[in-house]
Amino acid sequence: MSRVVTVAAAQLGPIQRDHTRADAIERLLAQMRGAAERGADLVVFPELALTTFFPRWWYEGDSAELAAWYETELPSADTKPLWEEARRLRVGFCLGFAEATPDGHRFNTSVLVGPDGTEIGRYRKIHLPGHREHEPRRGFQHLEKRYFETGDLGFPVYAAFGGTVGMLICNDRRWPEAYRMLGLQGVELVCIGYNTPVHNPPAPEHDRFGDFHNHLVMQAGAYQNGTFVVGTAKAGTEEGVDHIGGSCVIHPSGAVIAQCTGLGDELAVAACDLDDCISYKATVFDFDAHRRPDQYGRLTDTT
Ligand code: CDT
Repeated sequence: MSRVVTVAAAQLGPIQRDHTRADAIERLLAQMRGAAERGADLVVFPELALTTFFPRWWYEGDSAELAAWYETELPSADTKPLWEEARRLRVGFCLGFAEATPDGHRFNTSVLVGPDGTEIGRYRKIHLPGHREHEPRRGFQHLEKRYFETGDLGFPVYAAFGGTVGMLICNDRRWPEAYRMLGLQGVELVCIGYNTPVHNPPAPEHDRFGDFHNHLVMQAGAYQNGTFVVGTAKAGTEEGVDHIGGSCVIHPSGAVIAQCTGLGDELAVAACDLDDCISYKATVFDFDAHRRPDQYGRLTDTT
């Protein structure tokens, strides 16, 4: 049985504040159809792909305006066309969205949906960057710590698309522990969506390295765990804030095998033979043979 999965990183250009869910879904559908024409089995959309990146704004208290950014059900009447089109095209997808649970919790979440349109599983973002309090001196804020709880699902992997699939969300990709948690479960394909501003207000000296750091961490995560990585940006100038692009597909060697070149809606498509993971997992990164967890206590004992 073939272990080749054709994946598409479905980069989005900006989604502005006044764009509706229906506006976003229309663009996601166009990307999904384009990916299907290019043979995709799996389409990876960005983090918070249904709305603008609302954590850049401060909301006093728990306003209705804030609550409106979250999905209380998925699929909903607005988002259902994406599920229906996936089923029609026989294409799966990974989609980032703001999740409000029935029992009142809020997470930055990705959902993995199979080619039959049924939900395979979710991941709730664990590394929430930014700050919790109002910091009006910043040109724009990054209030993920205020608007989301730390994910409560751990780092799950799912048997899907003929292999073992995991998800990370944006800032997670900068943390080697996140990939390793998936690697220890035999992950072969990691789907990552991101919204990364070009400018980091607390460390502007890092700004010129934004694209480099993006690929550096995802390529290292792929190689060190013998897995494919698909990284998908919401790119371009959203509500006056510039975001990096660079959406790509990365081979377990660490090599980028497909990449978007612009900052708008664009696809990077690659055929990924999941069996390419084997030689990495069986040699250099044979965990059973070479890892020394008895020496790694400090990884979990300290922040
Ligand atoms: N969305 C997200 O996690 N973005 C962060 C921005 C930098 S931290 C303020 C990232 O790691 O790309």
